[in-house]
Amino acid sequence: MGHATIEWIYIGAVISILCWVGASAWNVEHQLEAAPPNAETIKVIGQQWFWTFEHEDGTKEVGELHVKQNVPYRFEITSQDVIHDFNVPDFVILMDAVPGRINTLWNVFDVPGEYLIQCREYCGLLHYNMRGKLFVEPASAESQSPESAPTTTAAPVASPSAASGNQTNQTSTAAGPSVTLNILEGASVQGNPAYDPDPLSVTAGDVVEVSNQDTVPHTATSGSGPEDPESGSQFDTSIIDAGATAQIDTASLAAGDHPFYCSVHPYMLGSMTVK
Ligand SMILES: [Cu+2]
Repeated sequence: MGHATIEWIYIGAVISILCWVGASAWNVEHQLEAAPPNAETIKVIGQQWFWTFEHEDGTKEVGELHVKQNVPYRFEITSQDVIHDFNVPDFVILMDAVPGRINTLWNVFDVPGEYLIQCREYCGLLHYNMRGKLFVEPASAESQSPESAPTTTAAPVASPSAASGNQTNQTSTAAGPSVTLNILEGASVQGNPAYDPDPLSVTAGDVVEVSNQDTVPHTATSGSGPEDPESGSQFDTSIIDAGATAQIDTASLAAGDHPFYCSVHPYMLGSMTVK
């Protein structure tokens, strides 16, 4: 290889680096400018240890965010407890989520795909678990299935109307769900008992009412933990706020043991035995 060839490789590398630095700088500047008037607003709420996203039409997503390609979005970022940092590394999005304050930035997602959302500010014990998924849906996908990405398993936040619809499945009692699963006060502290009873015995078809008696949000999500590839495929209450309830319909569950856990606090483990 002659000197000339090596020089050209060197020049090429320098030009690439300069372009990359330029692109990054452009991105930062672009976020500091005012959002275009047609931008859609998404509220981003950080909380130990998950992200909630609220769209303009009022729909909420927990732990994942669906947006459309080439649409400008304006993010209003805040926190419910300590300081978090909303970070989407692939789009150079990085903004503190501060309690009592709303920080804004805007962005256009130009490449469809699945991207990581994370917290970049140490926010306590399970900071590492404060992750989410960003789904950028292709602009042409509107004619196909609206609003839903094929890989999604997490359900939207349980609404009272959806929950009451399940009550037709009840078999044994006259009113309300037939089985109760309690999330105990103090469950968020590692080592404390989390779910009661454990194991929970149900007959397929029972509606389980999950009652969060703790002071922070929890879930009951099927699977052995976040690394379980089947996580959430059997059932998932999504986030249950402190003092709130959600329901699990067991009609389609196979007989046997079904482990479940809390997606906010993955050390909270429980088991459901279906007869
Ligand atoms: Cu929890």
